[in-house]
Amino acid sequence: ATPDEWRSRSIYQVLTDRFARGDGSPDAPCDTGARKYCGGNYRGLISQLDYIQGMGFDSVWISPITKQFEDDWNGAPYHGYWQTDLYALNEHFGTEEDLRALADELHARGMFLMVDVVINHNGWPGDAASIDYSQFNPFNSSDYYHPPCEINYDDQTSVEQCWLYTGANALPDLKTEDPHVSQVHNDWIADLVSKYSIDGLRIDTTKHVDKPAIGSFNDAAGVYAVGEVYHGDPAYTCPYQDWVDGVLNFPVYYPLIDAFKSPSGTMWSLVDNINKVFQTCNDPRLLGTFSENHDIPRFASYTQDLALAKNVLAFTILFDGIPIVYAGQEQQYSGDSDPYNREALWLSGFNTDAPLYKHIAACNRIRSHAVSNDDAYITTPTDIKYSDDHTLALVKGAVTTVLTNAGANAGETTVTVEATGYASGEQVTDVLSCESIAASDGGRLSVTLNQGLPRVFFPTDALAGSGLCEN
Ligand code: ABC
Ligand code: CA
Repeated sequence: ATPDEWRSRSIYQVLTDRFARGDGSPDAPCDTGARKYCGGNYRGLISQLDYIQGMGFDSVWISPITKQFEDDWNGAPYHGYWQTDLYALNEHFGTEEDLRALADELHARGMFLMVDVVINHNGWPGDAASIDYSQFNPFNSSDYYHPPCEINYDDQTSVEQCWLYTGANALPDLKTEDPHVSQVHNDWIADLVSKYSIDGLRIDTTKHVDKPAIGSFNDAAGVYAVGEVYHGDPAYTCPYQDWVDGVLNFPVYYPLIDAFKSPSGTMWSLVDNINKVFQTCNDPRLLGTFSENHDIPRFASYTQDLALAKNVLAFTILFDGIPIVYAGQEQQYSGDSDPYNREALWLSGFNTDAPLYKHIAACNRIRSHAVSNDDAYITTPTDIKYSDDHTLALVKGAVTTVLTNAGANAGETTVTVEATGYASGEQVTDVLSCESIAASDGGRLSVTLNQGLPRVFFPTDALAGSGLCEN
């Protein structure tokens, strides 16, 4: 699918090994600290697509699918980032038929498949000195790799050419700038996309690959790709959009978490980085907006406050860009850093009554409804209409989102949001509480916040067909 076809999508990120088991065994233990396979696979994922769709997601990002080494003395490649063979599948996740069946089942539901891919390195169960390059397919000689060195993050050449890890489980770094290596990758991805009907890609370690190789890889793939440029500075991250359709929005991620992880946070650096991203990125609406992933501490590891969690999710889904929610966020999983943030979803019992499950569903639903009501919605930039230390009001098309970091213990306060675009006297409904208010002169909205909950307004008369607050 093209970048334009992805704009209105909403992505659910799973680690294939940790989402659902094909045998449905609901009690199978999964010790995150052990860093081993826990048994999730494509068949399991297929069996739980109702759970994903029930939250309003129409796209699923899965782990890298390629074959990995089997030795697991220092942790197994259950995450899929330690590949050894581009042309074979990781059989722990299923067969070719299983993966095709997943793509077919997603497509039958109108959903997209996004696959994580790694072109920066291979994986090896030992240190750099112990690597037997003949074991890799197709890059089976040290000639295809940079010599091992530790990355100096202040030097971009070093970021691209040194190795992410040289110690136990070394990640031998490919010479992606070599035209032959790049051509092999490009042929591989064109074939893979067509063989498994892949709709989009997440390109791992994008900042560690030379930019021209990323650019030609994205072109060869012929589908939307989002690059993992793991860096919080828009001046570093945005220029990658000259080479790849989208990037993960790390510049907004960091201040978003700082703003909402406690009532003592403030909105200022969030507002600042939003403005910088808008000024610097070629197409901010193609970035991936997220508040959790498998590399960073889960939001609930900072605070168990449900109101704060709801604010962060409302921002993630209703801000510009393509929202990405990491499996387990809806169950308020609280693992902190890797590997503890990779809890098995089946241990939640796939609980569709969980408060954040329902909250995510409402946010995704109003976003889809706004898209179907207004062709321009998805490309309309978010307008920050109000901000103070603890409050942020965002207007995007007909949706007004008012967020607060006051937390669940907070009492009632009122904020005035000017020029929302609503007509004077127009009734709008907060789709999270189903309470309605009227806009006054100039589209002024007087918004009452209580118990730290976010509010998401939409014109009452236009809610028909949304499945929200209609009775
Ligand atoms: C395993 C263990 C870890 C252990 C490690 C040695 O081995 O689980 O506990 O520390 C895969 C697995 C991991 C595994 C690694 C290494 O491989 O999933 O479990 O760790 O074997 C991607 C994937 C990630 C994957 C890989 C490797 C890459 O999402 O899951 O890991 O294929 C860097 C890379 C980034 C990579 C990430 C893990 O490491 O750039 O591509 N993610 C700074 C650096 C970043 C760096 C980040 C984390 O630290 O700039 O480049 O990411 O180490 C902001 C700044 C940022 C800064 C952050 C911390 O602060 O703006 O630049 O990021 O303010
Ligand atoms: Ca590299």
